[in-house]
Parts: sequence; C-alpha cells; structure tokens
Amino acid sequence: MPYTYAFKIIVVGDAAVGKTSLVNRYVSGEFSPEYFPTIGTNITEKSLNIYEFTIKLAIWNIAGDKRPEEVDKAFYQNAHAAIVVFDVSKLDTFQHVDGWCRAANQMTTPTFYIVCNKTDTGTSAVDREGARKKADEYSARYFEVSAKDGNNVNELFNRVLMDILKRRLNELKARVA
Ligand SMILES: Nc1nc2c(ncn2[C@@H]2O[C@H](COP(=O)(O)OP(=O)(O)OP(=O)(O)O)[C@@H](O)[C@H]2O)c(=O)[nH]1
Ligand SMILES: [Mg+2]
Repeated sequence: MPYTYAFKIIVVGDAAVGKTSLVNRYVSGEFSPEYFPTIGTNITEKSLNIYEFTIKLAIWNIAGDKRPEEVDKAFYQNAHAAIVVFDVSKLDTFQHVDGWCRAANQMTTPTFYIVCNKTDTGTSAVDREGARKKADEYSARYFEVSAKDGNNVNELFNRVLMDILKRRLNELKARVA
C-alpha cells in the first residue's frame, strides 16, 4: 500500500479574480470564459504519485463575495498553504489582498503565495513592483499567471507542493536533531 499524505491548500481573493479558473486549469487543464460564481466552499482533490508516495492535495476555494473576516474559521484552519489571488485588471482586488492575508494569518501559519491573475488581458491596473513588495511583506512568493492560457499555473502549484514538502522535511529534521 503506498503511503498517503494529504495537504490542504486554500485559495482566497475577491469575487471573479479567477480562483476557480486557476484550480480548474491546474486540476483538469480546462478553462471556461463564462463566469459561474462559486457558492459557499468548494473542495477539489488532486492526487500525485511521487516515488512510492501518494500525495493528496485538497484545494479549498471559496466564494469571493464575502469579506475575509466573514469566512468560516474552519476554512482557514490547518491550511498548509494559502494562495491569495488578485486580478491584474482590477485595482481594488489588489487592495484587498492585505485583508485576505491577515485573515489567513490569524488562523494558521501557512506558506503564502500572492498571485496576479489574468496577465493575458494585457491590461495592468496594478503596479507589478508594488505587488512584489506586498509579497515580501508577507514573506510570500509572487507569481504572475493566466488561468486562461495556462501560463505559470503548473509552476505555481508545483512550487506550493515543493514548499510544503520542504517544510515537512525540515520539521522531521528538527525532531531528530
Ligand atoms: N482573461 C482571463 N479571464 C479569466 C482568467 N481567469 C478567470 N477569468 C474569467 O474571470 C471570470 C471569473 O472567474 P472565476 O474563476 O469564476 O472567479 P472566482 O474568483 O472563482 O469568482 P468567485 O467564485 O465568485 O469568487 C470568469 O469569466 C473567467 O472566465 C484569466 O486568466 N484570464
Ligand atoms: Mg469561484
């Protein structure tokens, strides 16, 4: 029987920034130009086999129409990683990144990722350097992606997985030291 590890990744950010689209692009390689707002919380699973290990990623994705502090605590709890998404064509979605990071930080100490989505649109309402600096504030990694054309999406989730595994190994190392 392969040993199974399960990790929880949460995806947050304002409504319509493309959270569901990013998850769908990563998990099934698909993109829909239509907007189907998420209702409540959606959990998508993806299994990966690495050597004899099975890694199960549970990707929790919420409806972005709530304020960060209104989201149920259970959503944030025990997350191994938090992906905070904004839409590069809408400045207010970037301004709300702080609120999402703070809410996630209060509940857990996940590895953070700040993700600038919809880079395919060619429009930029957000100063990219400012976004990078924001990521530094939270010791987060910064990614520019497009769920539409798939640019950098696998790289993002692969990095999330590698960071989670690295953290796990460091915890084990600390235990045996
Ligand atoms: N051009 C472009 N459109 C995108 C991209 N990602 C998402 N969209 C579109 O943006 C709209 C909203 O995408 P969703 O993935 O449903 O956004 P969401 O953040 O899950 O929204 P809520 O569930 O309401 O919080 C849809 O019409 C998508 O097709 C992208 O990278 N580029
Ligand atoms: Mg959604």
